[in-house]
Amino acid sequence: MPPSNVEPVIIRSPSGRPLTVAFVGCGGTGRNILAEGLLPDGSARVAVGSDRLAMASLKTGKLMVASARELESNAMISSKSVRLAGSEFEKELASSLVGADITFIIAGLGGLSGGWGAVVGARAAAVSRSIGFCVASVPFSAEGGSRRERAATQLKALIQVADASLVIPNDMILSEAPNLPINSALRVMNSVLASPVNLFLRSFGSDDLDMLEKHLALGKIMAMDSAEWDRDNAEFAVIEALGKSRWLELGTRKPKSAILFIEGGGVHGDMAEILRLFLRLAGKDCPVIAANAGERKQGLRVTAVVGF
Ligand SMILES: Nc1nc2c(ncn2[C@@H]2O[C@H](COP(=O)(O)OP(=O)(O)OP(=O)(O)O)[C@@H](O)[C@H]2O)c(=O)[nH]1
Ligand SMILES: [Mg+2]
Repeated sequence: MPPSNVEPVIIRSPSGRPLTVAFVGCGGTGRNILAEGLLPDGSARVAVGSDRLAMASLKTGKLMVASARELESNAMISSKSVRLAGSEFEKELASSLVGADITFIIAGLGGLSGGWGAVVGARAAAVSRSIGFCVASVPFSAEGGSRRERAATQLKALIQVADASLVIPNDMILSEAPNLPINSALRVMNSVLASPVNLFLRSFGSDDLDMLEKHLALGKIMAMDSAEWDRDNAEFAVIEALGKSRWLELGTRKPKSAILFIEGGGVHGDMAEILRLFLRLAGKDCPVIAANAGERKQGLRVTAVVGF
């Protein structure tokens, strides 16, 4: 176990070569995100699901079809042996991921092939020895209890095998735009789910991987929110907003780790000051990485990915 009082780190630019990434898009959500061009080009892409017809419309990448039942039973194999493939399917999936520094597994939890496929994707990432980072949504409250219960069961299995699982509730979108029709809300969610991928790629390089892997191990269930401000005292305003976020709940629960992706930090805000203010929220012994995720035309934007 890494020490709990890791010094805060500021990363002003990525070290080493650019990260090599792979994507595993699971179920309907993962498939749509692969299809929408929200992810960077030039990386390995695999769609996992049971809907062969819908998957056939994908223009790039590998398609791996299995029934939801097969995916579920593969997902439920004991996680003790996770460095060994649990099935031929998992072995083949892992072989597509070999060479990736980090594999992003993307799914909407609560359905069948997506949520179970994500667990299999995370297992395959472990077999391929790449960092398995899962980005998963939780169904809208309105979708009902049984879907949300299944999402919770899938998440439990996921955290056994993924290096980290970033969980984003669909309700987040409706709380910001309550009248948005459901299809538009899902489309907005697609870009929210893809956003951490781009933040990681802009912020970290190959020489940052060891540190990143240790950092992710501190808090394997992660939550995310962002705040932006384009007037005076931007550092203070964004951190105050993150402190009030109902998705991070920093007022009532103590984080185990955090990554702050800072956009516009060069011109509109000071990274060291943002870090200092965030530590007042998170507790001064919380290990935090503050990373420069690029410039913006206007204002400061900070995305906090917080581990619990
Ligand atoms: N962001 C996003 N979320 C979606 C989309 N479609 C469904 N969802 C959400 O994700 C959950 C899982 O649905 P899918 O991603 O379709 O997963 P699946 O395993 O194919 O599920 P079923 O179609 O229900 O069998 C749903 O309960 C919705 O909350 C989508 O296109 N984009
Ligand atoms: Mg579906």
